[in-house]
Amino acid sequence: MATTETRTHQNYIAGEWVDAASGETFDSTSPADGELIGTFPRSGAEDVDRAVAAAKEAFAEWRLVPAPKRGEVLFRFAQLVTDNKVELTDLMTHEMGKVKAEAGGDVQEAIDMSFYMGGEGRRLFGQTTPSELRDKFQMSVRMPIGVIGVITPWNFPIAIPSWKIAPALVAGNTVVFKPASDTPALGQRFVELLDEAGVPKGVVNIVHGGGGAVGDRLVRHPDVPVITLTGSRDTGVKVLEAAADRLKHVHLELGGKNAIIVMDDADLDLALDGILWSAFGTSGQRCTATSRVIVHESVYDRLAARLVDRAEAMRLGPGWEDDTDVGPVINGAALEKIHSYTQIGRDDGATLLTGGEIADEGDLAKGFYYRPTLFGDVEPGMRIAQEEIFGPTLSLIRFRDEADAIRISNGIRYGLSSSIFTRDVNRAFRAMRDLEAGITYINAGTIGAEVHLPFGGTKETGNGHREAGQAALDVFTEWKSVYVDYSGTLQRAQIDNA
Ligand code: UN1
Repeated sequence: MATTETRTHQNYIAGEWVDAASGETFDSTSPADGELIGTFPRSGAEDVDRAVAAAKEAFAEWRLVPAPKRGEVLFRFAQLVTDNKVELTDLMTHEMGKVKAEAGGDVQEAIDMSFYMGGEGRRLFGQTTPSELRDKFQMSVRMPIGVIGVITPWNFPIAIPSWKIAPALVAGNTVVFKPASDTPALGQRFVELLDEAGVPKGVVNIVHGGGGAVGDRLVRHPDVPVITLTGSRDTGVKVLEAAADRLKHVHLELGGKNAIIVMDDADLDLALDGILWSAFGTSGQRCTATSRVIVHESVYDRLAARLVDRAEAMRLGPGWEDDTDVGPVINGAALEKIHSYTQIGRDDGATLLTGGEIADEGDLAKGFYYRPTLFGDVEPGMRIAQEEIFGPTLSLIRFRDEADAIRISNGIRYGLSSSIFTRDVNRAFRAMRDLEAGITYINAGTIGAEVHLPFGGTKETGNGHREAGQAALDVFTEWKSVYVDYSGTLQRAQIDNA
């Protein structure tokens, strides 16, 4: 059993815990063993409208709270998450399924992000510049925008809400939060802790339910000027379309098809560890996960053999058990999708080296487990090398020369994370320049981004924004340029005096 008692939950709107207007509910169950985690309101447009109205009203006051004070709320929140880290970690192993060490990492990321963004309360730097004219002062300041619609995925159920909600709040915005319907209990705990940290009524509201009913209303609501979404590419396109008519700001963090390049001069032991961690950590369910290894033909056979051995030695099981290496995938539909790609890989002529099966021996049958899967002889254009599978499926692709490797790595629609293992510094710098991705790792796998650098991708991974670090503030603020003329006379701008 999860340590949080199973119970019926409500939405949090205007500082009150309330049922969905319809009175309907849905259950959250564990992907590890089917256990009931909790019951949540199945909300609809009416609930979203109430939450948006509350957030809009709260914005009038929250925007005027001094930013350092807003930051202090985030410091208190970060401390509360720290105090509750063990409980949140355990709940995550049950509700989302990732293994204990990674669940702790997910929670830690929220702690780090909240401390980092809390500090922004005393920065939120703008610029001052000299004026073209005498007796005139000018500066730019970051202004909050209003109600932010926050739509988050299940794969980082505590970290990703913090990436969006912490910068939104410190900048003076208010929030309507729709957590993934696969991980509502974690979204709920996140908001309970924000409330405990002293976020005023209406500043953060949570509305549970599906993307169709809750997400869509949020995206179309006239009083929600900003939408931030982490999800699939197809959802991103739909959100952009739905938000276009009102010219909303839409921040999208979408898919990946990330590759590790292994050069002939690589430290193979290190590369092996980096590949296994990045491909099978979180059961491959990170948008930064490695799903392609582009390996020099001279080391291909050696690497493939060792990967097979190590993948076969990985133990599948519930995330809360200490000796589990790979936890379940999120639900039955994901399991089916992942398994369908094994057939697609075979049909396209790749060689299945290991895995390719649903694991259902003993208690595993109660959950959604897939064996770490490795395909060899993969061609760069095959579907398993092009499409995001979001599971523990890895493709090995051979290359001959460095330019080919870079071309193959770049030859996808996405551009999130990338990596090269080499001991040659010149090669490393060329890769840093030429890999088309928002993130490049040298001698490390594709996962593990830190909270204080920009996070996001090029091409169809997003629409040009970044979260985390200073870059996140650009999503949640608008620049205002302020000119103060203290000459006492009408001074025309230089262009108007020409
Ligand atoms: C994601 O999978 O959506 O870089 C985020 C990483 C983590 C975040 C992943 N810090 O792997």
